[in-house]
Amino acid sequence: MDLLQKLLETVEIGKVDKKSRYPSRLKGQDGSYELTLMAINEGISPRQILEEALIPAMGRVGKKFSERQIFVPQMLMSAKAMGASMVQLKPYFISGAVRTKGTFIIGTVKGDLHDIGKNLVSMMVEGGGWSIIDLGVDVGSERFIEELEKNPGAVIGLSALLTTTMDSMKKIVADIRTKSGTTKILVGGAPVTQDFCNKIGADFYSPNPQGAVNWLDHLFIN
Ligand code: B1M
Repeated sequence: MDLLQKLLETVEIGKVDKKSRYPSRLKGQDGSYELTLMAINEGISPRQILEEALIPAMGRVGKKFSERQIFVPQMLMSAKAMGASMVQLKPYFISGAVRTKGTFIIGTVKGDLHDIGKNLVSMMVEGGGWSIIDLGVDVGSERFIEELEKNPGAVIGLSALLTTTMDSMKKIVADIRTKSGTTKILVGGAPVTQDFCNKIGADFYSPNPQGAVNWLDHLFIN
């Protein structure tokens, strides 16, 4: 089987690495950690690994979850497998960066624990030459504002994966605007749209990490 296809299926199944016991039928076999390294060693580009194996794998996982073919524990194992692959990819996304363009404060909004997309954006923005302050998941207005006060002029990035946490995103944008009207705010995540971005008064919406990097570069130049 094609290596990227194997990696895709390995993440979909949630096999993290050789040592992991889940799923038991794959005991002792390579997991996403080893397969990602193999793909890199075969000269497959990190971007291709991400776009042709890892992201589609999570798409399949989401579909199966919606169809009730799998449940939260399996979804979590797939997320762990994707995380193990990202450990291998990270050095390639951040290598060669000169961190002088500015500070980017990023977090997944209050009530939301999804961090894979946020981590990807963070990694790629870091690779684009920005200093990153990653506040993690379940982050409310207070933490963003506290960090903004320590880093005046920083750009804020908000990620949300649940339709229910889009309200948190709206609140955080409003709270930041009250404290500092000039702060630039970028929003993203699967349920977020351009229309929603306009409605809540954020500055920019990007559906993917590259769009985020391009917009930040445009801010740096202007
Ligand atoms: Co959850 N989950 N989850 N989940 N989960 C979704 C999002 C869901 C769509 C699955 C489904 O039903 N099909 C659904 C949301 C439905 C909705 O609201 N419309 C859902 C649900 C319902 C839930 C729970 C409520 C389940 C439950 O408990 N009953 C629960 C909520 C917990 C909480 O947050 N409070 C839950 C829990 C979990 C896990 C913990 C098990 C796990 C997360 C683990 C982790 O993140 N460490 C998980 C996972 C893995 C998923 C799916 C399968 C995959 C998410 C993912 O990582 N995608 C997801 C289904 C899916 O997305 N297809 C699903 C890959 C990632 C690269 O994409 O995050 O979209 P994404 O990021 C993209 C872009 O959106 C963009 O760039 C990234 C790369 O292209 N982007 C930005 C993201 N942030 C950005 C910020 C930017 C710019 C771009 O600027 C700042």
